[in-house]
Order: sequence, then structure tokens, then C-alpha cells
Amino acid sequence: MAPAAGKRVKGVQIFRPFVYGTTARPFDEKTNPKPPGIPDDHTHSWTVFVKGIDDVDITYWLRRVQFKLHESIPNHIRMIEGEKGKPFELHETGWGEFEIAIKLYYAPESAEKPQTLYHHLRLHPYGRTEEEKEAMRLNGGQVISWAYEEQLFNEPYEPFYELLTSGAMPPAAPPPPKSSGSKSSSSGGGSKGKEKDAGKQVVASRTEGGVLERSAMIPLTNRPGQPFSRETEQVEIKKLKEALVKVEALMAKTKEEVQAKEKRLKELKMEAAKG
Ligand code: SLL
Repeated sequence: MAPAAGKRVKGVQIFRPFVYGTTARPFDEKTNPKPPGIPDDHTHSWTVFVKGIDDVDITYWLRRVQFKLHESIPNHIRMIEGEKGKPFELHETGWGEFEIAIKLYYAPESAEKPQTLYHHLRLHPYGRTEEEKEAMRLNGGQVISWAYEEQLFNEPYEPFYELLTSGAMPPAAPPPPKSSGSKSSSSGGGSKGKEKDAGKQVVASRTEGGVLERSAMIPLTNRPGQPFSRETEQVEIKKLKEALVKVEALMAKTKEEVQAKEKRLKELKMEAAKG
């Protein structure tokens, strides 16, 4: 690949969140009938995708995606060209699970080599408990296996840096100062006069916890079909903290046990020396 024009922007790292994975659905007369011409042994329809978080466009940095499917599938290497605002995705049918190689091709301005990630196509829910299995099923018995990822661009070339950052909206303006007499309603819709512009800017910058185009934001809260948010992050952090407490308790217990055994060993050695 020809080297990108321009210098690198030193000391800068830009990351862009994205989501990739598979969604599968068993064939079912009522909810997901098998289209004509699909082989008898196919049990599921499924989709593999790469897309922006909250469905924002990512084609300004990701130009095409190659999906390498199982060799039993006709024409198993598929290239999907980016279409602005649309996910990179393909739809298939089949009977078995396998690993999909997902090769990301970046905007030429980046001078980045393509990179491959691997994702296991899930047709059947898995988990240690029925509850965990059920959590994998969405409406209509869909089995989802989705992953959140961040693409890091380290010291991007200047033209690519421009591409990555131009078009993103400015950060939210600080909330308008409250005048002493006004009782503001919680809906926040009542800005007047001078405050109006500032109020508008806040709304335009980020609405309902959604994310801006060409930004590194992730949503504040979950919405149907959008499980990756600050809310999820907090839940995960809480789980990790709880797990850490458990591990520390186990370590303390193990330490106590070792100490007791060492003490007993010492006693036995002394007894042996006496006798
Ligand atoms: C398995 N090792 O045994 C895996 C292989 C292959 C899946 C899974 C074929 C689809 C088609 C298909 O579903 N292959 O014929 O188009 O589970």
C-alpha cells in the first residue's frame, strides 16, 4: 500500500466504537418460514454484521469488510462494500456453527493494513443455566452473539485525522445558567430568550443518550437492540467488583489454611525431633 500523505499526528490516539456479531433464528412455519429453494437440512437463518454503535455510520473509517464463512457454504468468501449509514452485513442459512473470519479494510487515508477478527456463529443458545441460555434469546427466539469493540488509531496521518474528526458535532454546551426566579421544569423544554441558543445546542449535541456521528461516544442507556451503553458498562464494572471481593475472600481463606498447615507441620517436626 502506498504510504499516506502527510505527517502523523504525534501523541494522539483516536478510537471508534463498533459492534460485530451474529443473529440467528430457527426456521419456523409461523415466525420464520423457510424460503423456497433452501436445502432441507438447513435449520436456521442467520446474519453476520459489523456496524457502528447505535447504528451510526462507520464507513468514513471502515471501507469494506470481508466475511470468510465455512467452506461448506457456496462462495464462502464474501466482500461487503461500505454504504454510508448502513451496517456491513450478510444473510445466510445453514445447519451448523463455525468461526467466521471478519477482515476489516480501512479508509486508504489511514494507511492501515487490513485486520482480522474472529467470531463464532451461534445458532443455539448456551449457558450454564436455563436462565443464561434464555438471556441469549431475543424476541422470536433469535440467538444473538454480539461483541462491543473499539478500533484504535494510533498517531493517525494528518489527512486521516481530519477524516476521523471532521463532521463530529461539538461537545455539549454547559447548561444555561438558572435565573434565580425561574422554577425550571424537569422536562427542560422551557428555555427562552438568550438561553435558547445554548439550550438548542445541548439538544442538538446529544439526545436521549444517543451518540453523535463521527464520535467516540457510546449511549448512556440501553434501548431495544442496543445493549452496549454506559449502563451496561456500569453493570459489568459492578460484576467485576463483586467477583474481586469473592476472589480476595478466597485468597484470604487459602492463606489461613496454608498458615494452619505450616503450623501443624512445625509441630510435627518438633515432636519427631523430641521422640
Ligand atoms: C459443525 N464444524 O460441524 C461445524 C461445521 C458447517 C455449517 C458447520 C452449510 C450451509 C450450506 C452449513 O451450515 N455449514 O450448505 O450452505 O457444526
